Amino acid sequence: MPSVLPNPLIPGFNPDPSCVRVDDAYYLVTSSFEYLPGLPIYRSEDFSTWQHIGNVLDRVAQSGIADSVSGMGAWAPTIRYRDGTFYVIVAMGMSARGCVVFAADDPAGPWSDGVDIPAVDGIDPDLAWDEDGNAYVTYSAYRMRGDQPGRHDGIEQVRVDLATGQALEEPRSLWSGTGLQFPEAPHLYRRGEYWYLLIAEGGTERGHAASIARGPSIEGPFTSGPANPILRATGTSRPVQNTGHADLIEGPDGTDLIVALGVRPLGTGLSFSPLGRETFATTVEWVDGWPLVAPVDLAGRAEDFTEAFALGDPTDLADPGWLAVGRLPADVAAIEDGTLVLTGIGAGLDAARPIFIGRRQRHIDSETAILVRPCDGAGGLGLRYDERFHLTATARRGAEGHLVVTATAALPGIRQSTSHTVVGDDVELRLTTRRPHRLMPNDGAGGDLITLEATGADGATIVLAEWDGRFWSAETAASFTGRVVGPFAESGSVRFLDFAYRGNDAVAPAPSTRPIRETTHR
Ligand code: 6LW
Repeated sequence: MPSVLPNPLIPGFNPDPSCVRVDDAYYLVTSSFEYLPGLPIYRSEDFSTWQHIGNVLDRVAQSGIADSVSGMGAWAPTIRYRDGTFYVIVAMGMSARGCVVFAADDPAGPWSDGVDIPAVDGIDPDLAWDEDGNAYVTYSAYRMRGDQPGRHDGIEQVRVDLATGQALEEPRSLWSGTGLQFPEAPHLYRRGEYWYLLIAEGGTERGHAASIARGPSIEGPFTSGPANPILRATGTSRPVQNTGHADLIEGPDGTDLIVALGVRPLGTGLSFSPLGRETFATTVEWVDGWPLVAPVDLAGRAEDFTEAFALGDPTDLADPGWLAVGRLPADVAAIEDGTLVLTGIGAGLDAARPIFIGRRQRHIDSETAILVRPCDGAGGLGLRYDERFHLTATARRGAEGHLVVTATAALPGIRQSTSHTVVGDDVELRLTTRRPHRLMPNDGAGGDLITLEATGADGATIVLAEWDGRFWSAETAASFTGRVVGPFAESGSVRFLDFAYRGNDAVAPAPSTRPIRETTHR
């Protein structure tokens, strides 16, 4: 394990991490809400380099989220392992399925159809087994059903039969936390003579925290730790805020670690997090039988991260990192005649189920480019928080040999569009995000700078729009998710080629590259 853990550990929209170690490998799962495939599984052997190896939810019927509204769907999974089987237990917020436990022999998949656990009326389920092998689901009793949805009854627990999903007792109240808002994200661990109950509290925004209690058995009674909350960044000048929702794990060198969610806000007063909630890690020390958690440091990987898909071959869509809303990317997009084809439905990213596939934006300094051939349709490159907060560059046919490219900023009830003409039948669209630097007027106020550009067949580049990224940040969108960037179609059949993403977490932005065409600026 490196002496400094890279942080974010798993960048981009990856909240609510849970991690298990099996032999010499780690498997980590995060929330995915309305997106499919859902519940990404990342694997590492050194706890530093993580590979996205698959997703738990890879069938629409299995996922139970086909009708989920944005921000609902697959919330806060827990991954555990026992007797040769991996388990992921999750609550489907306000969705067709409630609490479900999925199983797999190989965490890369396939995962089972899942067993529903109807007794659990809440979120953030944990799965643990006592010394006799009884299975317990411990969860946050934030009511999703009944006549009082949204009521919070603290942390509850129920013993279950995992094979049938049936409860073997009435759910019992376990702990209500230290008094902060929303006790949630419980995880149970046996260590020495105690059972430890780690929870999150304070709400998932700036007040977010993790607290701990311990007791003599898996059923408690639990006594609050002496130094709660054991993890909390609010009110500090730490660059990683909202730290909480954590899971404990032993690192490769025997050091205890936690994985936790956090955000990277930009700005000095009110601040804004472009990418939403990401996965971070830090170290844990045990003192007098209680864990002390080191603050979460920012330690971005310095090297450039790049990924590229020609989009000419169906295997390009098999990569587990492509996302679509409530449907699988392969049900939204097709590869035909060596190009990706998206066929519009008369609405762009405003649609609840847009014709859009995208990837997590993982770096504050990033660049995404794609070549668009609109044929007789309209479509282009978009950045989505949800159907109310998004931005797009849309290409459509103009005068003979020309395309019209329209940049649109969409916020609830507000639209701003500007159009430009480019030469050719296809156009490279490029979305660049940059952290503010000192000369920018919005520097202290936070937010990145988002630029949309178009490069025509003559190599001339037009800046379509420059926008203040505060509008597409987790705080403004009040979103549980993050930015997802990729191609979309509004109408007709639109063809796409050569998707390229480049990002860098070094503080100083690297000079821009032109991934597809050699360009000259107009
Ligand atoms: C999740 C809860 C939370 O269920 O936010 O930060 C909710 N924690 O634990 C959605 O991710």
